[in-house]
Amino acid sequence: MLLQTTTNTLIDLSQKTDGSQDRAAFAKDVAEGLSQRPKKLSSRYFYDANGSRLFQQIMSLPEYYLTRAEYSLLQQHRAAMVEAFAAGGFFHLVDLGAGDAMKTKLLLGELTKKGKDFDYVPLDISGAAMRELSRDLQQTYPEIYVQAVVAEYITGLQWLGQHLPKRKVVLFLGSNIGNFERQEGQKFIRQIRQHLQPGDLFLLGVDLTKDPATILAAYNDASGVTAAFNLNLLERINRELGGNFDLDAFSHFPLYDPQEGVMHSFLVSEREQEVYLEATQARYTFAAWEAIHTESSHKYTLQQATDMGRTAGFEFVTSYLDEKGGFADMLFKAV
Ligand code: AVI
Repeated sequence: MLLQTTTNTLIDLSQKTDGSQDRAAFAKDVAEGLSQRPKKLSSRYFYDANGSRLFQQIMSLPEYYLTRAEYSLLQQHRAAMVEAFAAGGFFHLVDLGAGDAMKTKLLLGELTKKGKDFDYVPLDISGAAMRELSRDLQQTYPEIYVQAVVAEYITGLQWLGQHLPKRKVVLFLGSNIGNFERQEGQKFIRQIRQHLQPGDLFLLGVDLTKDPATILAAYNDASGVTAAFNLNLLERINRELGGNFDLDAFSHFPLYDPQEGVMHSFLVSEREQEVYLEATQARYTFAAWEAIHTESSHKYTLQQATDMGRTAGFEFVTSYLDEKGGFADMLFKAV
């Protein structure tokens, strides 16, 4: 489906259903996760409207350094980045999981100021976010041609491979790679590479290993926003799948493993209890203090991140770090 906005384009590749397929897939994942030992739920279900709003709040928490660090490194290195991107002439700037493009706008501003020849292709599963971004950029940067794509990552990548003929620079910012398990992250970067041509560029945002106390605090903020974000998953199950989770009987428990470099988030059942889901017509039992694993946020060393890019078929170009050396945007070139 192709819709024209004023001059920009919106390509909607999302599966249009009445929602029943999404609900069935959600119910199946939840039933499987709650029947497993140990129990788990996928963090991909965090982001309903309320979860997305809570994540916006997380990004401005004093403890959650990630967003500020990446924003500041982009401010500091944008001129160098833009020169590296534009060295081969015209390019498509592809932004995977663009959202409101808060950070990418720093690059868009710099590219425009320097008169570089490019178009912008934000890709996100949220149609509302892509429509809003397209409108917003039409106002702020009318000179930039925006082709917003509404799609899951893999569908979107296939579309890019088939429809964008010119050189590509792909951004995957915000430490989103951290929410993939290591092997899955490696696989995903290989998939990105498979949809690119030799010479195309890839900029990957990674949160680096650092003082474990700093990392733990980022996922255990004093004001309890991260706890609400985690618990919202149970609220969503109650609302969308007819669950009867008692939110007061579960608590947020974050745990950083400094040897593995991974932040784990759990929801812990504070008592023995049983939960019923209308969607599956089944009951799930919890022992006192039994935990559900809800999210992994992997941290990388510069070497690990470099190796991940190389293994996927990229050559390492350079890394741009924030002034504290805690966050990196790593630039790779497809070979
Ligand atoms: C989206 N993602 C990179 C965030 C992270 O840091 O893993 C999600 C998040 N979870 C808790 N706080 C933020």
